[in-house]
Amino acid sequence: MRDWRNGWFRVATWLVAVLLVAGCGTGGTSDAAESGSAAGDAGDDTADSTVTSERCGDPSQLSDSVSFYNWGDYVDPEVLTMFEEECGVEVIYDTYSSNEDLLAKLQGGASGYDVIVPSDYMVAIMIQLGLLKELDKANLPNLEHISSSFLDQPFDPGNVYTLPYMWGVAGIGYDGAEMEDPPTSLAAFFDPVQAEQYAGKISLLNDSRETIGAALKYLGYSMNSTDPAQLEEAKQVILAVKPYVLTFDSDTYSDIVVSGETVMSHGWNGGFATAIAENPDRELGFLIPEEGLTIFIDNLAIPASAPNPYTAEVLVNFLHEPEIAARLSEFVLYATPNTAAMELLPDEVRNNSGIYPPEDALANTEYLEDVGEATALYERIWTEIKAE
Ligand code: N2P
Repeated sequence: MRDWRNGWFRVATWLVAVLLVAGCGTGGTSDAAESGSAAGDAGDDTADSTVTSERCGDPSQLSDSVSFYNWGDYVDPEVLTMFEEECGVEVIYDTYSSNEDLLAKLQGGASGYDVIVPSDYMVAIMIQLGLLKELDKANLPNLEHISSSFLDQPFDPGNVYTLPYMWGVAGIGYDGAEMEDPPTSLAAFFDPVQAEQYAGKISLLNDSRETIGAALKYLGYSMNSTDPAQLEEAKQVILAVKPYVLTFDSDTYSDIVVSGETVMSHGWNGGFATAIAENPDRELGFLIPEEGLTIFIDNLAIPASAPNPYTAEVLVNFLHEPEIAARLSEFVLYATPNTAAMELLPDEVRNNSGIYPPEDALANTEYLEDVGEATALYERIWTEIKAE
């Protein structure tokens, strides 16, 4: 289907050779669906009789449309078109850039969303705030395909509210042609002497927990620290290198390495895997720094306020059809928790250590957790960092 895939296979061998290099091109923002999705009623009118597949649940209960609010570059738009055509349900698709933006939307009273994709720690926060609807497992038979390693996590024991969508890691993406040596440590971002070498050519995630967390990790602290003194130190670390930071960005962090605007960017593995695959002639790389950084599980959930909860469950289940989940992983180049889907993946994807990092590479990684009352402190520090 997409041209970059062929390119990806051509460079598969090269990719394997590079330490933890995510091997795939990015490019084509997979958000074509954003503009492609038609607007429509989010009412609970039943869908018309275009249901052509058993994967659509009970046609009499389907709504005309379903609204899917997801991270950017995190779906294959063709999968949404397939759902629309198979089930006769229009998918209204929109994207966000951080868990905090998603939470703010829901807390601000946005009530049109049917399916959302919060990360681990944000699931815990949303459950506590009563923002999520309990799932009816009878509508989610594809749960059986999900690896037990990703179920029953501390943020949602028993998966009462969520099913895992994708998992991944944060790390450093870089252009090896522009650096004497590829970075290995978070010092590349946070030691002012090192960062100055690439002044104006560094980006950090526009994400309070990820970026303050990265500075905490650099200092040898937990990314879940709630200690005000440690958080203050982390703030000072970020402020000291802020003059060398081109931008805080969570949407185009890999594109700007490709374009040469940055030499080194903080971001998530799938974005860099895509960039690498789409630019096989470049010396692009990705690694998890030696100090470690985040590992995450992003999850499919249904807001308590969802107008079309039944159709939302049908869509969630559809996304975990093995063939569909495989297609999604192959397109976004993040790792699927669906074991049946993994079996369908080309070896080049499944064995790519940038997309499916091996256990030993994850040794120092940490899941972000709900930090409770310290959340307000993180947000205050983040605002101060951005403002200065
Ligand atoms: C995809 C964003 C990945 C989400 N562009 C990180 N939790």
